[in-house]
Amino acid sequence: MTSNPVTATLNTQDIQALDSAHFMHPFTDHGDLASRGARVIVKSEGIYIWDSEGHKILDAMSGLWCVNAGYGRQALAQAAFDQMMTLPFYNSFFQTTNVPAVKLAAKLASLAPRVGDRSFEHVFYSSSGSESNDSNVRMVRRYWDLLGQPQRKVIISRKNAYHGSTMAGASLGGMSGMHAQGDLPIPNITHIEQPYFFENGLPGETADEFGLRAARWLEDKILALGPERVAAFIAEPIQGAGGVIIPPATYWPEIQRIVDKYGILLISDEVICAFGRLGHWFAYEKFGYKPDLVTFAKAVTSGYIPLGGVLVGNRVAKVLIEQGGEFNHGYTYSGHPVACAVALANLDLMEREQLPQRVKTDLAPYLAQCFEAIASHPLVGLAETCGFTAGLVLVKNKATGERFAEHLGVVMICRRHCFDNGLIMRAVGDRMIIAPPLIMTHADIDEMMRLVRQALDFTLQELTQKGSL
Ligand code: PXG
Repeated sequence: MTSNPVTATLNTQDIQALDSAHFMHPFTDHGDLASRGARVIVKSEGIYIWDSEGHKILDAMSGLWCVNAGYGRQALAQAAFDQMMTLPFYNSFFQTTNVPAVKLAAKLASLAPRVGDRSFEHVFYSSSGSESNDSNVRMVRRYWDLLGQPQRKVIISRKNAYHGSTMAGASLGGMSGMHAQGDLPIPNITHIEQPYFFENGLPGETADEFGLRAARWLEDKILALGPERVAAFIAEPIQGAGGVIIPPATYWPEIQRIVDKYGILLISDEVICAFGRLGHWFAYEKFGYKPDLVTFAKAVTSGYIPLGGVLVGNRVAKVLIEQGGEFNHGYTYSGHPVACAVALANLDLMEREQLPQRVKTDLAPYLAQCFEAIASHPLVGLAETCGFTAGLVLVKNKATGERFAEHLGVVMICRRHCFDNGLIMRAVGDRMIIAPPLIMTHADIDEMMRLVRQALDFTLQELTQKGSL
């Protein structure tokens, strides 16, 4: 009898061999991965994951910015099981609907705060952040077509933004490495600079002055294009995958003034920032701006099952629904009953445990305090937090802010020390970032910070030994 490699009990090397033989990973150099072998993650509980060699690792990235409610939540598994036994799938294309999708849309509408004249009564579902942003492009263009302004096609985004990996998502994103492959961006998407004060602030300029200057790059771009051609501006409240880039306080109010002045739609991509990450259900509330469309995914289910979507504000919904007829767009899994049932259980759990509120009043201030303390480390040029996410800039010279040469791969060295010592942090550019589960206690945060400091110490040691300092 031949053994089945998928069901047989395999050791780590066997799994790694099958992995490199068959599994094409996202954003991965496969030659490089094959030479090392992937780390095999086998189980999880609370804020920890374990690999196949038995190493316990504190997951300070919540999977990939998504496991906000932590691992091992039975209520979410139960919701999936119950829904699968009741109705595992049915589509919502041909005048049918399902109960979890309806309930979740109503729930999301009730959680999304009204701001000024913007309210959010409608939800368009997808299965990911990327698909949701594709839907945004379709909805924005349809909106302007219906209003008799088909020339309004251009969507302005920002460099170093991340809006997904589909053709539209990667085009909206401002990652130069992604644009370099596959003829991106697609037409009618353009980018302005990001509001990154540490990198782009001028000597003597305050953060608030920089925030206004950075926001006005949007106005410059609108005027250069011709306002009558501009359909929308899309941005993350804070840039997540770009390295936890936190805009100065003056940035968002000025952006709002500009989009209002030219009547262009505002898309808030909250795939990372919603569902408690910044201490609110939705992050536009924290910064006080008024989006027309809000992208969500990831933590809507705490990552237990794929689900994404767009909160469609009244301005757009009214036109699409009252004037639009059929909108020729949707996905097989738009409003998937199991995904929606898990999301409902997740939001219920987050509500009962008051996770967004806890972030706001307890976890965020405590994390800010811890990052103030770590700012004194000799490798740290800047330490900043926003809600329950944070970033460190690693520098060669603390006094002058001089950065390390890119070829030294300093953040990768740091990331390796994190992994080897039982901590997951993300390395982006010259920043080390975290976005831990929202269920952490102060003791968990203390333990995380002990591991962060240790990784920095080991990195410093290695750089000193190599003569890189
Ligand atoms: N918008 C934002 C703001 C995101 O952060 C997406 C859209 C796309 O979502 P999907 O579900 O299609 O992946 C994201 C995803 C990283 C990293 O390395 C971040 C994301 C995805 C993969 C890696 O930080 N964010």
